[in-house]
Amino acid sequence: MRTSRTLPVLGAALLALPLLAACGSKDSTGSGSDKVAITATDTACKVAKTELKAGQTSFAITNKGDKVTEVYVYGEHDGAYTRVVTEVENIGPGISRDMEVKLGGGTYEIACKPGQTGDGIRQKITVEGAKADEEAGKSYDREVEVEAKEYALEGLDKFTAKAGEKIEFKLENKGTTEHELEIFGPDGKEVGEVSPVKPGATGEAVIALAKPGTYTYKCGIGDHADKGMKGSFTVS
Ligand SMILES: [Cu+2]
Repeated sequence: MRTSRTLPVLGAALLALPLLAACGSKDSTGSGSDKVAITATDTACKVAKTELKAGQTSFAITNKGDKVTEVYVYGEHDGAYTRVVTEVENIGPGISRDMEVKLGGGTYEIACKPGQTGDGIRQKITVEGAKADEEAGKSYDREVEVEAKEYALEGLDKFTAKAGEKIEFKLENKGTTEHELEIFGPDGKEVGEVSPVKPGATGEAVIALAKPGTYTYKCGIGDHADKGMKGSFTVS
């Protein structure tokens, strides 16, 4: 009785071995369906794996901090990690979100931004493989933060850009009434806008600054521009 029971068990164990081996090798490739965990807290941005293979990559973000956070993947632009490859915003405390992105070969920085402001806490990652054509994806050269309040738009006084840059304008409304940000090219025509943002909220728009010259901006709501919510910047 004993020997006849042992044999089928052994057979099942042998059959299971190749399956286990297949799972193991898939986990070690660093690509495919495996998710790379990002643990964000108010003081840290822990990325489970910092060496990845080029291609479609999934990050599983968990916010273990007390503040609302956002996570960015930055590529290099003129020697600095300012080019936004992708981002996930408004991740509340205790919340998990996935971030999907196609990464080409190169180095990147992942930033967690507790409180959704500033440069964030950064972790460099290296991606091995062919460089990607990122034009097709959601990509822009860099972002600039603008603060709106009654009655000023702050953050663009020292801003300049090069013709052809794609900039994400991020408007944080720190006032007590709605504000917006309209941007006009050198010919006076509107090139884009961040639509009205409620007090305490943030809005954004990616705007291409195609031509060189002097651009002007304003809040187009009521008489806000006349009260001071306007200005200009140079694109060279
Ligand atoms: Cu306004």
